[in-house]
Amino acid sequence: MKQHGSEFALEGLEFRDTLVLGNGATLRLPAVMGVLNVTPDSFTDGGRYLDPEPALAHALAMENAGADIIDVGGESTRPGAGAVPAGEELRRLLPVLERLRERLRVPFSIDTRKAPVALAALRLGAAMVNDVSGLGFDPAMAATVAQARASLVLGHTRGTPDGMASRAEYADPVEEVRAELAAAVARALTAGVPRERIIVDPGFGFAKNGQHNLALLAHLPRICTLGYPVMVGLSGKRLGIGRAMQLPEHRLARNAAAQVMAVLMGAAIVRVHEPAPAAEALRVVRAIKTAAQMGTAEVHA
Ligand code: HH2
Repeated sequence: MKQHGSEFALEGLEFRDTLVLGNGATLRLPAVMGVLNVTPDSFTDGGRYLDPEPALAHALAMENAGADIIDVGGESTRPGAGAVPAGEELRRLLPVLERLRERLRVPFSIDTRKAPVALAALRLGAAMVNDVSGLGFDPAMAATVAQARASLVLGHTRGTPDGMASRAEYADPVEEVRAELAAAVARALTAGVPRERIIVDPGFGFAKNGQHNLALLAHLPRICTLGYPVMVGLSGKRLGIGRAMQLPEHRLARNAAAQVMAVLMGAAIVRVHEPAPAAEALRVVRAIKTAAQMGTAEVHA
């Protein structure tokens, strides 16, 4: 039974309603991922959670607001951002991860492109590695994740954040992103990452302009045909419907609408900076879908 399919060209696609992560935790799908950036310079929340106590408080608040998983990052990957050495990334992250391990009830993932950072986080209980470079940055990443039997998000990008804007050139963004994600999946499988641990993400805003983002969202079912759960990170990103359609996090209604559309088009996980509106919107989606699976008489009863 399709759990989060729709009439949007999803015929023939199978969607699951749960995802078992590398550490055995189970995510109910569609899931809301709350973002915690332990950085001085992230786009949306840079500088707010550099100290471990505010970081922990924010993670717990996101959990209370309905986040099913918390994604923790120690390096900004916004366009133009410079690389942060692994030692500095770890210095930022470790005190936060230690607190999350003790206090968080939901699982957490580590948003990093670097194998040593991923390994340290996995040792502290991270369920999943979120690599926005799709294994393109650190040659040791695939083996590190495979050995840990962790879940792995393969994000699509081209080049590194400081140069990716100039790589945003596509004849067909949807098919090219799909093909490049398929190549990343092949690399992960070859390194021994189990098939059922892989998640793909078209990488909104990564080597993409607003029009590319919009095309990818509008044709998300094509990305779903890769056969892996799809994650989307739309909040804080630009969609190419003119200047009015930026998706700043404080524009909650716009953001919730984008998350709902992504889920109706097959997204399994939505990555958001403010989980409450997305979690509430998805609760409504689930209730309507449950009703849709009943006969019309039952719904009226
Ligand atoms: N976007 C950002 C960071 N990590 N991971 C995945 N899988 N998908 C995304 O779309 C994604 C991501 C960028 O957003 P943010 O974390 O707010 O900014 P920064 O990279 O500046 O910390």
